[in-house]
Amino acid sequence: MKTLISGGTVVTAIDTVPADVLIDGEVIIAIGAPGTHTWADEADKVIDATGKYVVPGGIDPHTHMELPFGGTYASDTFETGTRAAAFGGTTMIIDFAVQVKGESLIGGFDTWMEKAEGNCAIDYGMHMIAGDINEQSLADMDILIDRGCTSFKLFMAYPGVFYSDDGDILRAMQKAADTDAMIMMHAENGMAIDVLREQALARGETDPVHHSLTRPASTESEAVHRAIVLSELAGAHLYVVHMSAKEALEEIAEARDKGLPVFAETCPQYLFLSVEDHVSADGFEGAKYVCSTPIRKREEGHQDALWMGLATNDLQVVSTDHCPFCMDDHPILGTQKRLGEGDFTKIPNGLPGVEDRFQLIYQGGVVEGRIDLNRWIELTSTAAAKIFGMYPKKGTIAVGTDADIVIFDPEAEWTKSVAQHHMDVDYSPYEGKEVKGRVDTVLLRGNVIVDGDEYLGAKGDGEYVPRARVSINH
Ligand code: DUC
Ligand code: ZN
Ligand code: ZN
Repeated sequence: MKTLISGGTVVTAIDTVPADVLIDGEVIIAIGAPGTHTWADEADKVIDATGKYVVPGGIDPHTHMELPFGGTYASDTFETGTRAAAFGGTTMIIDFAVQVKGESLIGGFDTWMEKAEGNCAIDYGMHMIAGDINEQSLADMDILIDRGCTSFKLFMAYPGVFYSDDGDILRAMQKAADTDAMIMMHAENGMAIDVLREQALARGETDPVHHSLTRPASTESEAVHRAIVLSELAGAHLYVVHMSAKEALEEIAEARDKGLPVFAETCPQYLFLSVEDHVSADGFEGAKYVCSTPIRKREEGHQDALWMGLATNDLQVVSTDHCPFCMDDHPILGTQKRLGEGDFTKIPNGLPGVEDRFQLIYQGGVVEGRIDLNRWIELTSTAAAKIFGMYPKKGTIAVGTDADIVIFDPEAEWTKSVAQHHMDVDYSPYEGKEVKGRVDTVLLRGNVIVDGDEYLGAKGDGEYVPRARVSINH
């Protein structure tokens, strides 16, 4: 089956060129100047992309479908979450398998692979959350690397749950250095945060805003600094997830300027939401915006610093940390965010975003003049493919690569709302936001899975993508 996408402007991390794209089966077989070929004669299907951008499918390297958290589960399953991702122009996610204390790394990986297999609308990879570092876990890392899971996430936060101490972190980093794996870090000083939370509750400060206020920027920047020092000691690659504080970003910039193989991401919630406008909303509304790292104060300048970091490559990736919980009862999962009414420490942490990310970065970045078209694609697709070992199969439009393609209408104007999204969550953090630019058509390995408002794919279209060891230093 041959498909021709004609008349559009192909945008990659490097080029912006008017070009036609010919797909045979699952891969791109030719890219040519419009009017210089007769591909329409041989194509089974022609998609007219006149006036549109033809871009690589988005890659979101940080999602938590069905994650057990705080006595409930993230409300999107692999099925609902990946279908929503497709509507938002994302054709691959990397989710996180979880090893809980007392269980094996391999067991956790197998459990998550079973949850995902046959259920995903788009392609997927797995990182591994190592929640119990011991001799066996370190040995099991070799087995997972052979299965294409080449990145391991550690937590400096959540004592008693996912938390690793500095000794365990160093051991895991040494193993990663020996095996060319990537260490991903949730960098917050969880021990200090626990003290601040306890003290806030003792003062009767129970509202959602105190979630943000008890995780000050210094608890993030101190942890980022420590993670960098430990990774340098071990000689490991480090990728810091969901950066939200400008002081933490300064630590990343300094490390990169020294030439260390340190990478970092931020997420749309840190670029668009604030304590002033969202977390401190009346009543319990602020619970919608409770996540960790926290949403911070706009007046402190974090948002501007993060956008600047994205423009200057101090930050390389925009992911989502998609981890939705309903505000009210979910039909199957019951009460979610409201578990924390009267005690902010019991609010499940996380926000939806997997469907929003690709367009939001176009909006805040390209439409609002902070980055150019090519950087938009680099931040939302290409850089993740390179950092996490799946480039050029994923992350670009080139001959021989997977035909994961989004046709994007740069002129469409619309308003974001829970009524319009496909994620299984009963609110949108971006409710009422007016935006420009919309995903029109989505192809996954040559198959049209989204056409306007219509879903044409099927559960199980998505395949597991084994990933290579880390081979990028900057
Ligand atoms: N942060 C969140 O907000 N949710 C899930 C896990 C995490 O680290
Ligand atoms: Zn995290
Ligand atoms: Zn996360």
